[in-house]
Amino acid sequence: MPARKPKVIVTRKLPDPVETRMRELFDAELNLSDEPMNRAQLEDAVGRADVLAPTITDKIDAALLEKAGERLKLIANFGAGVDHIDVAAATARGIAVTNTPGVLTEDTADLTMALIMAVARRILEGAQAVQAGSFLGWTPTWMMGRRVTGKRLGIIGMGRIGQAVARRAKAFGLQIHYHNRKPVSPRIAEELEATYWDSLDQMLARMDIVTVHSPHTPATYHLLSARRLKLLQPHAILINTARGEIIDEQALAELLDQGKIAGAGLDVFEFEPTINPKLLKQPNAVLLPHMASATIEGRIEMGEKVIINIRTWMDGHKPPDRVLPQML
Ligand code: 8YV
Repeated sequence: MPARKPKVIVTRKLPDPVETRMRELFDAELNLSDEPMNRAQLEDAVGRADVLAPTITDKIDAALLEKAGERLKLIANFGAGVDHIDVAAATARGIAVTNTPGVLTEDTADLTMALIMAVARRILEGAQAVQAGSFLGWTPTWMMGRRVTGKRLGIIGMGRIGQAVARRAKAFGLQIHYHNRKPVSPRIAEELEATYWDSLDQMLARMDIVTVHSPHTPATYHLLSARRLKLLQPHAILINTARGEIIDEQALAELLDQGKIAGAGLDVFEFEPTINPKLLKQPNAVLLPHMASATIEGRIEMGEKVIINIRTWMDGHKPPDRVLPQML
């Protein structure tokens, strides 16, 4: 380990145990106010730091990296997705990029199931009706949703999170279908009794529930385009806990508005934190503030991963969660 502690600039407020440990180990500059850094502050940070520890709310593009000082050798992202970082530009400048995969898988899968249940069973509408005082007693036909058991779930992206959703969904009695760049191993396919669809179009047209779990890359931008969204059946519901940019949000809002699909559960948005006003008006859209990984345990484990990545790099080893351009 170098004698000098590395200057680690953390762009947002992280859980207390993570910040405390960072102060012990590094010359860590924390952001106690939690105000997102503006461009000038980010430029200053990349100019001075050995390590930048950003989050999704920081745009680390090639122009910002032009301002990086000689010292900047690692961008240790707090989060799994790295679509806000120009990984190719960083790599070309000799700056390693790491992320925090694995530790948010189960929490994200839990919230995905919560959204499926919330939309299919109208949980938010029911809770709001009770709060508004409009529950006047049980009726045989009020608040009827759709049964989940026995339906078909189409999973787009069958990585760690997609598989964790599939395991839960199977226990709920859903039939598992998926679209992925390649099929999962025969062992996993058998365990999940999963059906692979090479053609996303074919799968979309046949599912009752569709859930998105791919990373956002140039190849997945608007993967659910206006054309593809129209393939969904009128009773279908669409869930997204991955990235807003994967769905054409305007086209989705219009489909919901016209009653052409039954509902949507969204934790992420194309122009986050701005949300399409049409979406906000849909009673059958359950909209959450990008909170799929927001558990105390998960956020501390994410911070621990950031620390491990920094320490390993300081010790001269390859950080365990290094992201390379060819992996995206
Ligand atoms: C994180 C996420 O909380 O990890 C991700 O990719 O989307 C979130 O759950 C966020 O990215 C923190 O930077």
